[in-house]
Amino acid sequence: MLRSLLCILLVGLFITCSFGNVILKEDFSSAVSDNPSKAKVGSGSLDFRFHQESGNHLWIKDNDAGVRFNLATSIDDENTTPVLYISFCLRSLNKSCKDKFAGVVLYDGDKEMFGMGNDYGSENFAFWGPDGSTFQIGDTKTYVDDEVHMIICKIVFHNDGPEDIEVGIDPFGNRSKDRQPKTIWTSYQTELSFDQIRIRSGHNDCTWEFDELRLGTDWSDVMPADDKLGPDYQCYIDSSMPGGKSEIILDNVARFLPKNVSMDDVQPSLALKAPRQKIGNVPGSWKMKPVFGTHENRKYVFFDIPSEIDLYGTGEVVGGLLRNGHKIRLFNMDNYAYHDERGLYQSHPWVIGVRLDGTAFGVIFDSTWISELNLRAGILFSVPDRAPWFPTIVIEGSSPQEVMVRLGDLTGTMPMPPRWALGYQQCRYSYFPDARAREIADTFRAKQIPCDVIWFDIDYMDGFRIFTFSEEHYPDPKATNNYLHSQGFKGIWMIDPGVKNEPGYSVYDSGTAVDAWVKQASGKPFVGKVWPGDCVFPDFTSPDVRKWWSGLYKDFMANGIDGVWNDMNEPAVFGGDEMTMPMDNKFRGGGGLQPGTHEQYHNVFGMLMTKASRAGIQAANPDKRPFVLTRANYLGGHRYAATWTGDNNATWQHLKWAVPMSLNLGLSGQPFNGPDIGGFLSNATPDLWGHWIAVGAFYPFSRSHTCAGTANQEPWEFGPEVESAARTALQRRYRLMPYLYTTFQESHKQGLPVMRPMFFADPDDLSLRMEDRVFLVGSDLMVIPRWADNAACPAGIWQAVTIAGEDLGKDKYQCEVKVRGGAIVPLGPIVQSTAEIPETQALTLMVVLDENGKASGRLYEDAGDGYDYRQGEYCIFDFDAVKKGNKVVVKCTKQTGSLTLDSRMVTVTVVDDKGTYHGKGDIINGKGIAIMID
Ligand code: MIG
Repeated sequence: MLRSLLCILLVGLFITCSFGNVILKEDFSSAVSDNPSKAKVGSGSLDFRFHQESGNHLWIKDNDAGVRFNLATSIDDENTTPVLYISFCLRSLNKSCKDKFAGVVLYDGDKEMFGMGNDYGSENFAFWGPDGSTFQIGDTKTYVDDEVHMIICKIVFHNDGPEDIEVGIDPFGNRSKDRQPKTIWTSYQTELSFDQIRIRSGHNDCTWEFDELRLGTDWSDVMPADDKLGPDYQCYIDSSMPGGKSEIILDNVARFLPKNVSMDDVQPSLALKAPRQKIGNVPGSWKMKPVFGTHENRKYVFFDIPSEIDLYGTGEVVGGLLRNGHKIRLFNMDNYAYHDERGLYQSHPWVIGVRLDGTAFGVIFDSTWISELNLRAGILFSVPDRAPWFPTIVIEGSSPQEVMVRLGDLTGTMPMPPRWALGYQQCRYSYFPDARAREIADTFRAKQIPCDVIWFDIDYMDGFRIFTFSEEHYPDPKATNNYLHSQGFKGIWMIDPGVKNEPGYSVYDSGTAVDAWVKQASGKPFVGKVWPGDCVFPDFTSPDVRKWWSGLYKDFMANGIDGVWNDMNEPAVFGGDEMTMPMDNKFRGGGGLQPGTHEQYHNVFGMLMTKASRAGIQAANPDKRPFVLTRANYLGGHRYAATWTGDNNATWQHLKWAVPMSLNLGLSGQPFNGPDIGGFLSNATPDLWGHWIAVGAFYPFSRSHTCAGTANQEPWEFGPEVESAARTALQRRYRLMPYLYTTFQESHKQGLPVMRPMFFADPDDLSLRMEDRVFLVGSDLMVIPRWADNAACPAGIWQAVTIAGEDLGKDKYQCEVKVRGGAIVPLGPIVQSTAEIPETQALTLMVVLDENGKASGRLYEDAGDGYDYRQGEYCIFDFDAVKKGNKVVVKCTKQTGSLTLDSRMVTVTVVDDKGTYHGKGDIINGKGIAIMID
């Protein structure tokens, strides 16, 4: 049977016409003149480079006939099996413009043979053929404004029988190991032949952007050019400064600088906890060596790494877990309702790479400047030329875990949080007046839904003046906090950086007295608008200003405030360029930091603010562990604050993004993080909220929050089914509190994330590397959201368990939870708040044996707040379980710390495929607890 096609000729275009080359190339603009009707070319043309922010694309609107290109020649070859690859980028330029169609369609004469693009029925990506068959890729809504999707397709033309077609979306965000498209549809039942390709769009006046259309006969033909070492990269290398300087600063950690730069020339590190000295020479066998260069007014550091290395981290990012192929702008931005790769609220110039064999490395680019991290071909980091050179620090590890521990050695680890901060937290913008906050608290208790914290957003303030209280809404904040405390709640109150520019207002006056404000280039204090109207902004680079700021918390905290929420600290400035202050604003530095511009200090503004906030809160209540939540942050900022992921949206897309976003923040050294459960903007449907609280109960930071003007979002607002699901989900969290607290302590000690990607379970199992719906809490608990179909799971025993009596058959929201074979997970009782947890709480040890009939686990306990643990007042219990015949014996093998006990009654639950077996006894005294199993 003969197949026509392939070597494809485009009218007026540059052509290569031999099998095996890129066929479609270069300029589209001439082709468009054939169809002047409604097609419009953007500035430039389709240029076949990976999607660019502006220009070089094709805009098309309501042109159902399409922009046509002839495929001029054909190949008939019975001896080969021709393969055609097609790739292109597509995005909608309209907001929520539904009922529309856009795609690339292959024709034979006037007969539509095969197409791919946006399907107006489902609004999903679809692939369709002449026999009427269609295939949709679910949950790829293309009407989302500005979201770019790359689509690839591989067609294998068999000489006999139906064609094989493999299609995939976003191969970089979601690629299979060999970077081939995922096979999601095969065996197309028709013989295919084409002589024309059309780019079409129709219906509802929507404008679409097409970019980088490529056809080829090899996968590499349709790869974005940037993915290969293209001319640009060559250029950086050509102008590089060879040699460079290198030194070992810690075991398996090397620091690199360009040749003519010394450590005396670079700025002090804000990422590192303490300066590091040289301790040795970098061995010749060192794998990751950077190349330094300059090119078009930028300084570059480049690592030429094989594309099979999986990259993660890079801070707070939108999209999939795997970061290969992404370009991240490191610029803290109030990116309201984020949906693209412009900066988010935090910057972490850090990437972690995992090799095929599971060994790993991490790279810190130790510059605070606004910068860019480009992972489209290797690792390329750049700053503007006016920024000075900075150290590049490389960590080598035998596993990703080891790299994270080393990162913690360098940047410090998260301070031990108060236990109550691990509880569930309820927020909205804003609860007022005070009676409403009490009502929320009362309802949690009346409905027996566990909760630890009620949050107070900006409306508690007097005219949005920070450190003040509205007479009308909160005449007696101390009474409000006292009431919360009496019910087992804590209160967290917001403080923004903008200080109302108003003589007579105490914070303005005391700040002016110490000359606290960020200056314009002219030297006058910069004034910008935020909630209170005109504001001035503290210059947190100055130790004197930080000291003044810290001092403001003393009286504030005396109102019985338990924790503080620092928002808007990118800093966000209404009406400013990119929502912030001018780049030439001046910061004075001090304490080793040089004076500098906003461009230098923008990304650390939030971190330095929370450093000062934390110090003030600590000084106000020296015997308590501070809790600060921040929106903006920078690598190392976990030393001062936990973090949430800003203004997300109540959509499925944001629910799903939240998992890889939290995972990558954890992999960037920020273990204590989570998104707004339910989504901040717009109204969550009951179904969305039900799914969100079910998975949200397992986030390290678990808080529901919603914007002003949206519908209420407390667990009881969505009807009885969701209310009951929320109760169950949170009961699960509270039962897991001993395990969670132990995991946080491990993170505090070692720098490991709390929420971990699946590949941590088996770093050399390549099938786990892209899994970003299912995740681990600690090393022993796997959480499988109900919407995660066909999740990639590690080999070995992972036993499904019941935590709080949940029945997944009746409750459609609860995540499936599995325990690793070989683990003993400590559980507590269901409580309504961590305030109810007594010093020695009732314990259940959940045991899942491994293949050898063994298991072990650990429990960390201390007072839950304060610093006595630093004097040894804690207890670490090590448990193990051994099966002999039908008997499992569980013992405490070791107690460490000064809170050791002589006896402790516990319940033991052994779970396996066949059943659940219980026992009870004293885990410390005697010979251990024996349980008979089937
Ligand atoms: O411009 O304080 O991300 O959580 O509720 C909005 C009001 C200011 C943004 C935060 C959000 C908070 C809101 N804030």
